[in-house]
Amino acid sequence: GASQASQRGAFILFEGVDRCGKTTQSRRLVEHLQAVGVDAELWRFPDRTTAIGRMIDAYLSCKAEADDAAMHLLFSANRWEKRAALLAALAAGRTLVVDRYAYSGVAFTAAKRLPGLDLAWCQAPDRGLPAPDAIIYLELSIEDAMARGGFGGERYEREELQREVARQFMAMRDGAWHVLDASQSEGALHTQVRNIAEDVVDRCRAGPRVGTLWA
Ligand code: Z5A
Repeated sequence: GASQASQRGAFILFEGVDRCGKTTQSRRLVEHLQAVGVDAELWRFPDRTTAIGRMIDAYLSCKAEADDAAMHLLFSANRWEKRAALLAALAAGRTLVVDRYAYSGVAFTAAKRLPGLDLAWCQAPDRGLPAPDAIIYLELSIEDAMARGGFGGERYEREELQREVARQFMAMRDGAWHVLDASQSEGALHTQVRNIAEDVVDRCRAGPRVGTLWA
């Protein structure tokens, strides 16, 4: 009926530096939401399964070299190609828990500090994408992140770059972000995440319009 149609899902985004626990927390949150009867699904960006995603995967795993600006646009295109499905899922009442999105896109490219690729340039291609209803930023020092096991072999897993990525995230943060201390135990963090998520799922049931970046 009409009331069903207005019950849209929530778009809950996790962001943070490498190793901050996004994957762990986003999985646990989806399991929790499903257990309490919320239709919820885990998404992650980059989505390495599409044609564009396979190019991104080759780049991240250092199997291919590419121009930094061109790569930035591919990461953004990888979000645009999922836009219709994302909006359709929300409209159908499905809550999406998303591991990285446009904020990572901006932070990682801006962290390279290349001439011309400043913050405004980095933000431009993602302008107009669906905006998350809640941003959960898992804050972890690079020291703590590194203590969780050495970096792997992917392109951006370097200490200096990760430090600059953290600075770029900080520059984008505003009062609406939920900044959580990611050095806490997994369980304590999950409790905080769950409270934030349940609030936003409730709020979205009333059917507010999905926002757009960069609001
Ligand atoms: N990228 C980009 O450049 N442009 C873009 O537009 C987008 C992304 C979207 C994708 O990496 C790369 O692409 C990424 C950004 C760039 N590059 N980097 N770096 P990815 O998403 O495939 O990988 P990741 O996000 O870096 O994931 P990760 O390394 O798996 O980190 P995580 O998901 O945040 O953490 P985790 O796997 O949940 O936990 C890491 C470890 O810590 C693990 O051993 C856990 O057991 C442990 N852990 C988790 N929580 C805790 C707590 N609370 N205490 C102690 N230990 C914990």
